[in-house]
Amino acid sequence: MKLRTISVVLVTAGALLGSGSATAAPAGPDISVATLQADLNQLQSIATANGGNRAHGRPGYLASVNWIKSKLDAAGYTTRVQSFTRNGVVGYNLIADWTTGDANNVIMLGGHLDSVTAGPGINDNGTGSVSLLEVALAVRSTGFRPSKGLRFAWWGAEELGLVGSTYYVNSLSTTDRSRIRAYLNFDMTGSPNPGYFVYSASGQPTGSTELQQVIQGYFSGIGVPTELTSVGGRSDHAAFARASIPVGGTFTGAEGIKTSAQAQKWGGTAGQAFDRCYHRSCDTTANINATALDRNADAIAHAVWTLAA
Ligand code: DPN
Ligand code: ZN
Repeated sequence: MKLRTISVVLVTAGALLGSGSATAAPAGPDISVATLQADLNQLQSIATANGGNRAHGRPGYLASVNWIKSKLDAAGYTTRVQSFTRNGVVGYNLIADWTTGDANNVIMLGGHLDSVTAGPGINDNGTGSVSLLEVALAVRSTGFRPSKGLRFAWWGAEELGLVGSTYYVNSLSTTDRSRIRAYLNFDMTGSPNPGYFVYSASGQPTGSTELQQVIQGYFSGIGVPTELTSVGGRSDHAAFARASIPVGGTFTGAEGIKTSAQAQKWGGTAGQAFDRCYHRSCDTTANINATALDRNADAIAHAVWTLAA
């Protein structure tokens, strides 16, 4: 009863704020979850056709790069494939710059495109990869004209120890590094038993708090509670943070176990991993929560439209 009273109050407040509210309304477009799912099907097909994975040094990885690159090229992005070598095999980062905006003030977003060898890597990290792709394509399709520069990255060999993103940051000149004003990372955004985690700015470079707040703002605007998480050195933002670039991101959980408090606020199953197929062969298109995938893609769009405007 008490909960019902509270929700009525919230709905009323939302109606009073109306669509013009700066705090409640998403700044960016709604990314279609059906399109994201079709993209994940494509990554699954690529894995299936290439021995079941999209791992560093395996043909499914380069096929993934080429597929994303062709979509970006068709939308007018300036793309670049950066090669590096790890374990005696060549790996690739895919970097895409939007054509307009201030090249001296760049908002950068990325996620890793490689899977582990055990499986197709659809939640880890097909989800972040296709969400970044569709946000990038929405920049073109909506006619958004960001005043800041906008750069998207798909990293290679994250699963071997953040290799591609570290190579990229280390290869930047001091000047090019200083042009990157923010880096947002998206790694596992559709976990089947999802949590809604936002990268904590605590202990991160100055400026990370704004990124944290922009992402929190999206979720509070749609009425979804979030928790802060310290991803630490577990994903590709780490090299950027070491270079004193503000970092942020979202995450829906990996091998960690959902508590009963978390199941109460987010739904799903307490006592089970956020992703029971983490780094396993069952990380397929069946291993996705569509609502989490959808919300996190819309959060990325909100962040781009807010930070690069
Ligand atoms: N870096 C992820 C992986 O590829 O194994 C797992 C992970 C992502 C862990 C984000 C924490 C946060
Ligand atoms: Zn990952």
